[in-house]
Amino acid sequence: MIEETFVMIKPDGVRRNLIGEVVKRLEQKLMTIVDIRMEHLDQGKAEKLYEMHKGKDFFDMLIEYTISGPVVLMKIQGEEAIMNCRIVIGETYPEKRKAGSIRGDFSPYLTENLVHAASSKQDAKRELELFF
Ligand code: 3AN
Repeated sequence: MIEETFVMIKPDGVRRNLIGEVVKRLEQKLMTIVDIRMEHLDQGKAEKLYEMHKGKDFFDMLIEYTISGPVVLMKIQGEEAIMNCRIVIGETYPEKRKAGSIRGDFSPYLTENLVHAASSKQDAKRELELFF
C-alpha cells in the first residue's frame, strides 16, 4: 500500500554533508520525495516533534541537539513508506544497528544519529501536519 511519511535529516547529517547520501538511499529504496525544505527548528517545534519524550531524562539534550543547526524536512511517498524509511535509516539503539542502514554505516551514537523517520501511521500523520 502506498503511504506518506515524514523524514528529517538532523543537524549532524547536514553538518557532515550527508544530505545527498540520505536522499540517495531513500530513492534507491523507491521512496519518492514529494516535498522538501531546509529549516532551523526553534525550541517549540522541536519539542512538538518529540512530545512523546517530554519528561524523560534525555529530553533536554535531545531538544538542544535538534535545534543546534539547520535540518532537512521531507515528505516521502512510497510502498509501505513508514516501514521502509525506518529500514533505510536503521535502529534506534547503536548495538542493534546493521551495516547497510544509514545509522549503521554513519553513526555510533544514540543521540547524534543523523536521521529521523516517523515510526507509525499515527506519528507520520502528526509529524507531516506539523511541518507540511
Ligand atoms: P527513533 O529516532 O529511532 O525513532 P525514538 O523516537 O524512540 O527513536 O527517540 C528519539 C530520539 O531520542 C532518538 N533518536 C535518540 O536520539 C533519543 N533517545 C531515545 N531513547 C534514548 C535514551 N534511552 N537515552 C538517550 N537518548 C534517547
